[in-house]
Amino acid sequence: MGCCYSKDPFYNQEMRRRNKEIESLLHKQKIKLEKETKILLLGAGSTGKSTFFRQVQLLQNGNFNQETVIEFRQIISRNCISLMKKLCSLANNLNIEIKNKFDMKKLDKIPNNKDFISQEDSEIIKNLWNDSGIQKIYPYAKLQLESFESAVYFFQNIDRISNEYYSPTNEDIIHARYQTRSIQEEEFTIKGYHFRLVDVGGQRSQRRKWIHCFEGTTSVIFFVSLTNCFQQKSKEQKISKLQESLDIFQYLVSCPWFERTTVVIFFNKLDLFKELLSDPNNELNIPSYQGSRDFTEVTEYIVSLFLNINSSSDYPSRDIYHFLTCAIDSDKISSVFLITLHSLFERSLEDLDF
Ligand SMILES: Nc1nc2c(ncn2[C@@H]2O[C@H](COP(=O)(O)OP(=O)(O)OP(=O)(O)O)[C@@H](O)[C@H]2O)c(=O)[nH]1
Ligand SMILES: [Mg+2]
Repeated sequence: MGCCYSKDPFYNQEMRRRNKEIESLLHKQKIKLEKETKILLLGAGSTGKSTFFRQVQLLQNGNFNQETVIEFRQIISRNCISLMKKLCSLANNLNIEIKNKFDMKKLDKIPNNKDFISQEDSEIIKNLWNDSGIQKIYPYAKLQLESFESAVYFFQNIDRISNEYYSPTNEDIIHARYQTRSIQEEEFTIKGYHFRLVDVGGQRSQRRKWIHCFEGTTSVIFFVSLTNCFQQKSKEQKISKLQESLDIFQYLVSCPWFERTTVVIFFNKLDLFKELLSDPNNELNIPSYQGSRDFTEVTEYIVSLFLNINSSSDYPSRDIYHFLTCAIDSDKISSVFLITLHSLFERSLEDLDF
């Protein structure tokens, strides 16, 4: 203690007054932050925003509530049916023959909005999953079917899912695909940090709703799917998926609403990216990239594309962080999110001008 205080009583009094003032300011700012921290999840469709939102729900509560579990039983059943139908139609587009015509016809007759998978449905899906034609399209499906990983996961678990007493596990719910069409908002308190998380739909038709959530945003977590680095543009698309992400990012960082907003970029689907990169048949499709297939070189280049957009925007001095993430991995994504929260809150406190 002694070494901190001077022998001058006026100096000590002044120090104590200043300390009290700082503590009170910090306290006020903390309350303000806790009330107002709004984290907005943005990014193109199928980049992992809602998967992350569910992971945060899980991080706070340890489990999903009964209402969510019931809702996801229906979503997962529909996922199984629609994903197998998509695989069959992809085989058809690629002129790859599915041998099992019998089960294909039966699959066609199952309504897309069926709320449960019967034993009979399960047999149809299993038979098709093992069809040599469907197996041949795996490498294409990995690239072209946005939820291929979810399909693999669900088809491997189809016996459990088709049980009449099936109740989705946390892992099942994390793997489910449900395209967001409304704005989902929830308040959380994690490790003492209180914040509001807002999830929106990223498909083109959903993006015009975004502007309604911009006001009062303290931080944006922007999602990029690393798998987009391999996807070629289809006939109906004018630009590649990665370019689409870059364009959306460009719009956001130039948006006056976000002049003082901290931006965190999650380069997501790292697991799939690594798998695709390891197969030399998967061509990289990254604007102006001339480098090798070395993991670090490729990822650093992708990161630089986004950081450069921010640096040349009208607001280059905003705080910006980035992480390589895998939103289906609960442990890893929780650690990344805790680091993110720490950076967001502590940084805001540092901004206080004493
Ligand atoms: N393998 C893998 N799959 C992921 C990862 N993140 C998300 N997914 C899957 O990708 C699909 C799309 O994820 P969503 O979270 O629904 O994507 P979104 O950004 O909310 O999509 P929209 O609501 O359409 O904007 C789902 O099937 C997820 O299970 C990841 O890191 N790795
Ligand atoms: Mg979503």
